[in-house]
Amino acid sequence: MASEEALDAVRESAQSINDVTTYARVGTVAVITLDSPPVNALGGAVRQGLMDAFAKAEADPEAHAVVLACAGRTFIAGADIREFDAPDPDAPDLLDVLARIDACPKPTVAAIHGTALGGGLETALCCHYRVATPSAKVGLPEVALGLLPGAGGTQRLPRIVGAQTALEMMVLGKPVAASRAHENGLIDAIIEGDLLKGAIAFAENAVHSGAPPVPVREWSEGLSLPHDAELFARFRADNSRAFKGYQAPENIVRAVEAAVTLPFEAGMRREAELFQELFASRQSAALRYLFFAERQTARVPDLPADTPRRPIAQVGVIGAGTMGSGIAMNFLSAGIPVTLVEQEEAALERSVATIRRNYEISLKKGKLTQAKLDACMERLHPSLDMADLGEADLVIEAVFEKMALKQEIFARLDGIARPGAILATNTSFLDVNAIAAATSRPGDVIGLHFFSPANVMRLLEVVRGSATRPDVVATAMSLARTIAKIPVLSGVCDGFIANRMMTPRMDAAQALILEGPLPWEVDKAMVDYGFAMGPFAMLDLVGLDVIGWDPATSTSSTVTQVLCETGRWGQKRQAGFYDYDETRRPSPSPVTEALVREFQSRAETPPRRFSDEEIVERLLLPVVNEGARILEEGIALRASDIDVALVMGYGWPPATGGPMFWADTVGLGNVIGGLEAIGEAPAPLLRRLAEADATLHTWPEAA
Ligand code: 3H9
Repeated sequence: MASEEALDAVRESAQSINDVTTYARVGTVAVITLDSPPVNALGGAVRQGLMDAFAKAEADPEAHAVVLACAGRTFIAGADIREFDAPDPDAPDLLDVLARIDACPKPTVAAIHGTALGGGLETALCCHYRVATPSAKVGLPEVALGLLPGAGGTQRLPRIVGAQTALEMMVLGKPVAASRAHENGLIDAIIEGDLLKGAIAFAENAVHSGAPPVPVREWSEGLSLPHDAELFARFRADNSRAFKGYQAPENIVRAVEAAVTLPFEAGMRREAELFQELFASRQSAALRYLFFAERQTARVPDLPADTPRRPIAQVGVIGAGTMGSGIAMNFLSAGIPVTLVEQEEAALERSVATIRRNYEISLKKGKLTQAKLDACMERLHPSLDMADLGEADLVIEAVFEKMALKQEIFARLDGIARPGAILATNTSFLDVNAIAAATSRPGDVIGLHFFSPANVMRLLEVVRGSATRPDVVATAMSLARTIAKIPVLSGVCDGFIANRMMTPRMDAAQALILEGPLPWEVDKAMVDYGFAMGPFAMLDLVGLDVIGWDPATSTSSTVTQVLCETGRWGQKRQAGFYDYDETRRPSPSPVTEALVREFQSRAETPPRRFSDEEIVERLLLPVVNEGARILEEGIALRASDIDVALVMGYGWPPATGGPMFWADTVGLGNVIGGLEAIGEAPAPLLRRLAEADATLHTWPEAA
């Protein structure tokens, strides 16, 4: 058993293998430690370090076993995704490194803390044993990057846990807790207390037991678990949602089929083919792009990292409607007390009941414990008096979208909130500067635009007014992370980034049906592109009467106006663009079709057929054009922020990377040509970038 002193010796006397790898020996156990912040990803230096350190351990006559551990916050979190598009030509290939570890004749133990993910878990699977802290998680999440575990994971994991569990872990991509992994044999021991000490003791025991260690590649336990010929077909059918529109899940299933039916080496070859196919796909490129894009949004060039943050220990929310209730839940769940203010007692009670009901649903689904539910509800302080907001560090207003009402509330709040409190509006399109002007402290006012349902959607648009102070912006960006949101910084304009971007898509859809396609043909093309719902089904869901229709001024001059005038307001009337049955299942409406055909017959050009690609392009081009204007006006910091906003806020299909990613992949010259062909003037930024042979993603560095 390693003593504390011996462990200290490991930490102090370790020899350096390279910048990120050390080698030490504690008695008869070699300890290889990786230290490559932030997450010990398997970049070139780590791969080289592993190769050399395992060679050293093998050659060390005093070392009878090897422990692989990591410094910092986590075990290896995977292959280095940054290197995918620029591999280090001087470092050994990951598969060669893992083959070396796999072939080590001495017992090897991976000591896991934090998260062993992707290539990280695949490295651990090349060790004979895996031990972990109770809080560790392990998983193969490559599917989220449009990939499969390509370093032997698809072949080794099923050999331990069986095909069914391996499929679940890889296709759904969710990391599992150490306790669960211990139950299914993936983790050999949970180490309470010092992980390294426990791992060394485990390695010593393995040596003393005298049993020769068996590499996972030779295991048959998992493969002998009952699985029938139907397993794979059943898995595909049961998880059809995970498969829809994505290539990686199908390739993962095929790789596991190979694990079950082929010898190990042949299975590895099959895995490599299936991995390469995905790696070369546009889908994986898009998902990898989004991985970094999501992490990029919090970086604001003119806010130095040391910009002070204001402490947020108490939050106030004004308005207990659906939005206000959802907003409050974010803070309650993050452990921050909320005072929720509403004028009407009945509305306040309804909101408290809704919040409790939402938590109870999570409880039933096993996502929340009763204790956590009780703690969340205890943090909620309903109130009928705005004066109760005097102690709040942040107050978020979430009332109706009426400027006069918001200004009145902010003027009152100005007299109530303590000095230094952040005053936020959840407006989705009103002028944040005009709202700020109603107070004596516009520097403390900011927009925090949540998306509905506010407790679920991950986007938070942080709207910076012209007077908003830097520390207020920095606090809001950090706070987003506390409440598990992705912040996207927006300047002030009508609709900010996400809503403003979606308007041209809707307008383009309505214009397109005058040229030939019927609403359901447009919807089908967009659903096939990856959207959960097409624009016309979406309009029916929202209600045609609430998107700017006014019976007093309606002149039967658009299809939507006529539908509204004839009472076809959408799902709620069981009639809109579509007809709906009692279960709200849509079917194409002959009434709408006749109406659309009539409008088409009045158009200058005769209607024609459009391919799905043409329909998609017609709806995307104006969106990209708007995005370019948003960049040019300085509303968004970067093109990738726009993509993140649409993917997170509007369900834009992640596998497409978002409209700006799409534009760069088809080429800005083609985008300009497409816009001109439909009579839309391309934004000057598009021309400038195209002339410089640059892309939207190089803005603002380029052009
Ligand atoms: C793979 O392994 C393929 C193999 O099967 C086969 C190959 C042949 N690479 O998320 P965070 C950076 S595919 C490079 O904010 P957290 C990240 O960009 C990989 N960089 O922290 C960020 O940088 P910055 C399979 C990475 O605590 C910083 O680390 N693995 C990688 O919220 C902190 O990240 C995965 O898919 C990486 N692999 O979460 C795991 N991972 O500070 C992906 C992170 O400059 N990673 N970075 O913005 C994660 O899920 C989370 O990062 C993790 C930490 C849970 C680890």
